[in-house]
Amino acid sequence: MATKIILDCDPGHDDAIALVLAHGNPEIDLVAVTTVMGNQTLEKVTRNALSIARVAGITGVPFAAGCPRPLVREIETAPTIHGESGLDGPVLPDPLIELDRRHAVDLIIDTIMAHEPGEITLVPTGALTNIALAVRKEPRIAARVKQVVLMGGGYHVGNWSATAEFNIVIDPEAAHIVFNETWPLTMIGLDLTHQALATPEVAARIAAVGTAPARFVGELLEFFAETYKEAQGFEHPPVHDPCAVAYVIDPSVIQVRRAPLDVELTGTLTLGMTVADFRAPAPADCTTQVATDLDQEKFWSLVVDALERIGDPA
Ligand code: PIR
Ligand code: CA
Repeated sequence: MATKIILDCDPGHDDAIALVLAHGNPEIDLVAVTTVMGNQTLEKVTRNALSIARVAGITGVPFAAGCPRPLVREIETAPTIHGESGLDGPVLPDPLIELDRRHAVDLIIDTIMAHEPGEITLVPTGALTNIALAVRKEPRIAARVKQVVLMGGGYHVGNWSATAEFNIVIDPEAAHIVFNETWPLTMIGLDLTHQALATPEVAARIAAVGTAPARFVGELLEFFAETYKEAQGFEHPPVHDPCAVAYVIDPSVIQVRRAPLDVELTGTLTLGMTVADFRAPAPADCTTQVATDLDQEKFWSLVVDALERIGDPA
């Protein structure tokens, strides 16, 4: 049976590809999509999410907007990477579907509580603001979700500071709440996602699909490649967020290692750093793990396969 997921995202070029992968893969049942400020303002990333839904032909799935700013800190966006719209590059069609009337936090809670324990997997690919508020508002969700598989953090490098990754550092207090909950948590951090590089060979495989959604993804990757070269000196852009979805689809795509995790809240050089304790052996009660190695061939095949299955939506 397909795994039911809630995708909590801030589209965002790689969030868009995560949505495409979740929608196009038969092992995933996308039961809700929620948005959070991050790559751009809440208003922009929410519109982007609805626009992607049109391109990919996602219907019958509730989309809800969440938090417009972090719990404690001022909002910080990433226009140098994702552009002014948050999804610069392709033409973004006007949405066909309407937003759910609920706040994202309530849609997350309602969805988890309406399913059996262990049925819903949370896949956050942006700041953890909505997830933190949801578990504070309804603590019973902690024992009810199957697992949290998030893109964020890293144990080796940062991308928004020397030590911190963007999704964590823009709302470190929210991340602290989520990392210290009792639910099983997998951190798909930069150590892993920097292995998911969209090389020209990858772009060619996507172009060969030949559909409108594949062209859309191709244009996203083109823009992403430019800004990643300019702003971060990458030869090919790392496509972070779909890695989290890929792990849910097929855990053999990503190798993991169990380790206690926490989020730094008081460091001056290390604010928002995700600290993994690799001293062996991991304690028996440790419920967290980090992603270490990506099977790149399997990963990109999943993305291409999802686009092939989506085809050209009417
Ligand atoms: C990517 C992101 C933010 C900043 C940079 N430099 C690159 C977004 C992606 O959407 C991903 O979820 C995460 N945040 C990677 O840091
Ligand atoms: Ca993201």
